[in-house]
Amino acid sequence: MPETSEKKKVILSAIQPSGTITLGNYLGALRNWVNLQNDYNCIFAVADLHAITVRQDPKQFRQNIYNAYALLLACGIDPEKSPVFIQSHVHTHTELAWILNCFTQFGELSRMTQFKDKSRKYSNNINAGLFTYPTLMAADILLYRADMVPVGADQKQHLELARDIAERFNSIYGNVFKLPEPYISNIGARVMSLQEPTKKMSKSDENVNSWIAVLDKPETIMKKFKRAVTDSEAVVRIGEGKDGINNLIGIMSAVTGKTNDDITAEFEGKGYGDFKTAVAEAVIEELRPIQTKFNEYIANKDYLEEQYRKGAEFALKLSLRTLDKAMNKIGFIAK
Ligand code: AQP
Repeated sequence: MPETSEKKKVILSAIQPSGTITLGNYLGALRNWVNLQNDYNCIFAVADLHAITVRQDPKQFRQNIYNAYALLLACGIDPEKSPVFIQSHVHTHTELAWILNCFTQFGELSRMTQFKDKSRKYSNNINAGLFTYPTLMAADILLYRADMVPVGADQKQHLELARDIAERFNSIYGNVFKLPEPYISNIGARVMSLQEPTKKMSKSDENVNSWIAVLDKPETIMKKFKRAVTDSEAVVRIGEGKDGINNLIGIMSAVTGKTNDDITAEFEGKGYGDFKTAVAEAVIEELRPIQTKFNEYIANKDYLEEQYRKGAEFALKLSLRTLDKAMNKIGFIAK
């Protein structure tokens, strides 16, 4: 079992199995997480508890959890180096989340933009879990005394709230929680929807043509890129009002390492059809080795089970120290 070294900072990252993992999750998060393993003590989680704020089909959900776990490994996360656990396997998360609920104000949670967005999107199921999602996220982070958390723009507000809750608790009970900092990666790309390129690509988007799944077949990837929304200018360049093309250039650049100018020069005089085909081909090649590894991992449930059990054991041991300390400070009687 990996031991956290005192010298390296702790980074906690999690992904929700709320659908099939997208190219956005990969380019914006997973790919960068792999590189963090060398410089930090990384802990990774499949945040399955978070995913049920939206109704999930049980069979599909179970498969999505396995797939997310296997994909983390297929992308290059090494469970021998960085523990990878499934959130619901570690009971401290829900326990600390309850405690933190009692240190979080209704007004604070009401201001969370993700809550407002998701309440609009799922207006027939605005459940309390959707509302208190940020306190569970705060528990995820604070339990491991994480120094840093890689966050996209949409999660920054939740991280700030986690810091506020931690500070409030610490001001009453002393130094129990470490205040986490956002880890802003300068290589993380923000990938937009292929159908509504002003919105980010999201795995829970009901329009399957809006996202590329990391596990999509090559022909599906090609088809989805060919259907991607563009503009009428027919020039491959970054520009205002060209959200679709800007997004495709961003994807091409993230996958090939070419600059935007290189890409514009390469496709000068060519139409969007050629460009879309080239982007699709580059993405297919980027994802091919990951898909091959994924197929190996997902076929080996025994290995996955061994790893997620070890991950949970490690996570429980580490997180219990923080939970016990917090409970003791509040005045609960130790078991
Ligand atoms: N489109 C994106 N571009 C770049 N990064 C992205 N991430 C998500 N979408 C994009 C990053 O992926 C990590 C894991 O995300 P998550 O599963 O915890 O939740 P999310 O951000 O809510 O992702 P989705 O795909 O949009 O899920 P749903 O549809 O369920 O809400 C995070 O680091 C995130 O920034």
